[in-house]
Amino acid sequence: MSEAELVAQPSKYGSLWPLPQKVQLSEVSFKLTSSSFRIVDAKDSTAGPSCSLLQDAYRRYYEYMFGIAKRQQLNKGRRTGPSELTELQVWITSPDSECDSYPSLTSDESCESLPHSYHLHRVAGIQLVYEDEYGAKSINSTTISDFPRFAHRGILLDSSRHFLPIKVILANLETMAMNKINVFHWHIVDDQSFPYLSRTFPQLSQQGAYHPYTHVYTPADVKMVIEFARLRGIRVIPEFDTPGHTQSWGKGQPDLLTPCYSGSKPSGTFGPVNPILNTTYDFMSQFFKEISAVFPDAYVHLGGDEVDFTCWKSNPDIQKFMDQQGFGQDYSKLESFYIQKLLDIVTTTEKGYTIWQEVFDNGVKLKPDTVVHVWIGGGSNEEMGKVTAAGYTTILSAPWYLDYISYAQDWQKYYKVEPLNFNGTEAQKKLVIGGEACLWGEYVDATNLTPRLWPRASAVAERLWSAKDVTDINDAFSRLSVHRCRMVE
Ligand code: CP6
Repeated sequence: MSEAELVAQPSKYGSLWPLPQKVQLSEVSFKLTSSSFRIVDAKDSTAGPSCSLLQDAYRRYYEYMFGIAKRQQLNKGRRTGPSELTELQVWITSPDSECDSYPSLTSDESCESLPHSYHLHRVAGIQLVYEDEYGAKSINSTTISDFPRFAHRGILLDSSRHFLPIKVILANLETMAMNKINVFHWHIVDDQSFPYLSRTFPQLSQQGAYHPYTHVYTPADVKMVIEFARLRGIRVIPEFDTPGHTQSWGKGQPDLLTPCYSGSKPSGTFGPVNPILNTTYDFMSQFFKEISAVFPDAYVHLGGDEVDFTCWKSNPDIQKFMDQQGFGQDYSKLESFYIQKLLDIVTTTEKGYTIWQEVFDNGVKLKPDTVVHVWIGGGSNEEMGKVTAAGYTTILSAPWYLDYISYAQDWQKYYKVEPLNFNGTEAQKKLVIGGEACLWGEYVDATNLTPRLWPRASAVAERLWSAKDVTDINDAFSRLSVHRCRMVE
């Protein structure tokens, strides 16, 4: 029980989470009152009142600080004390045009905060505010210089195994923002259900969702999620995991899946996407054309994991095709044949793509900017060495399966992971753009999602944001304890 014995000694960094790259705290404190305090655009800021992303953030942060109920008329006449802080000036230096754009892998997430002004850029500023026993708020003069260690810091939610209501997704985006998580990997459909309502193929969700109206994401829902995420600096990367994990697609698109055979007759069951029909590729072209327009991020996740060859092997038409192509009995060649055609299709939509590691393992020809998502192999990271040696960028999930539950403080296990702990050159390590915590949904729905994800995902968030040497588990425990309360609130 040694890990349960940790006692929260106050950290000198208060409750900052994830820990900024550089923090200088001072003893000088200022009072904050809801009637006087305002967040304003700095005089030389490139972003002004027309930047709704910023104005929306000001309102949100003000409400985090003082609560909605306490909002009052600005009290201009009231004299403020000498030690009262009345203004947070936000000085944006990037071009104003970025205000309306979507966050990307190359977005500048760095931020400086000077004494007398406080880091608003998402999180740390409000984390510095503290209350006395009467509820009066103060903040200490603090200098922060901050930037992320990794550009891709994600969470995978699975809305197929169990449908996740929009409000659950939005609530978790809010919590992601509190942890500077900047990618929502939306594992939106899978074998069990197809809740994405496609304009081009509405029958996919009509037949494949758990319920055709209540358990679907309409175009308006999807738009809302993307905009809610954008305002919080979060990218939305949808995953359409083919050719396996597609049972639910078969209900609305009859010829899409491979008919399995029992002896010489179709058994009535279906396997992976049928890779030998032209209609399959016509379907994929139309489908991904829609997806590329609906989801603004530069990347889509194309899955490609866990393809079971049993059904392909049973099907005489597939066997004939294998012979014609000279694939012999090597069904991974057929898988590669399919994936290569899919990648070519998605390339014409001008999107980049992420794929699960098997696609790389099977030797599929990939574009140089493909992101390979490593999910097998727990801590050893041997795969990271292989993928980066081949020159591909990569994201790590293998040690961060948050749907797995165990006893006591297992956040420490997630926290102690070092993503670059593999044999490789400096150039190889640069190819690791980050990682994702995965919350697969087989045993997770709206009722248990939040407690399973938080604060455990916060451990991953700090590992991916903060400096490599931020490894003091006692200090982390102290800060995380308070951070957890803040998230609960
Ligand atoms: N669903 C999909 C899953 C998993 C994967 N893909 C998975 C497999 C094994 C474990 C956890 C998750 N549930 N579509 C693999 C990426 Cl241990």
